[in-house]
Amino acid sequence: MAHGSKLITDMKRSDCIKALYPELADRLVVTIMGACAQELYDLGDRDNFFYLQHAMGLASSIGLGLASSLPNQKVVVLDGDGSVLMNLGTLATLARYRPPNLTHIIFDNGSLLSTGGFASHTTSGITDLAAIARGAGCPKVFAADNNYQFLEACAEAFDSNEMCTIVAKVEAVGPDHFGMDIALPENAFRLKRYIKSITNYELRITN
Ligand SMILES: Cc1ncc(C[n+]2csc(CCOP(=O)(O)OP(=O)(O)O)c2C)c(N)n1
Repeated sequence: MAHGSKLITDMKRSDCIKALYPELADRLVVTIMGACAQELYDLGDRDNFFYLQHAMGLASSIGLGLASSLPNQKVVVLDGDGSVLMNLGTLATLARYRPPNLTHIIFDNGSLLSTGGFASHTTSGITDLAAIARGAGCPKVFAADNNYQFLEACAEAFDSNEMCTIVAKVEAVGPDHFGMDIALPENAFRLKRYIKSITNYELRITN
């Protein structure tokens, strides 16, 4: 996308998550806070979902930790452009450790949508997160501008024996309401119990 051009996409993150939802039933799913978390939650909360509230930028780090500790589990991170930009080093760390059971999906809406819709560095094509992920050394990076490309990339990623990164250009629109009946500590302990029930692995949660 040329510098200065508008973000051209007619893809909505909520539609992407809806299309993925059936595939998320048996995976550990980590989301960023705000609109993305709400969109997944509204489709139906599950014990294998962890909505990382507050800690902007760290959903991919949590996903890396889970995927590395639980090599037999599939892990999916639903991230945002603002969040990745806040912790750009995560792409190099992911590239270095590259757990094959991790799919990192970055929904790039060019916006800090959940806190008022301020433009992020990816607005108008200034910063290209897929190029940064490739430059960081992430082994398999997909850029998706439409639903077909997105679903194709997800199908390949979910089937892959390599860590995959998908940068999906989406519209800067979110839910018309916010409210989730699960707070962060409860969500963390629920995930710990879920992981224990399927793997016998004891997740350590410290405060
Ligand atoms: C360290 C930190 N700074 C700021 C915030 C406030 N904040 C919460 S969500 C958000 C925007 C996240 O943007 P992005 O990852 O692009 O997701 P979007 O809201 O666009 O879905 C901000 C700035 C925060 N939670 N933590």
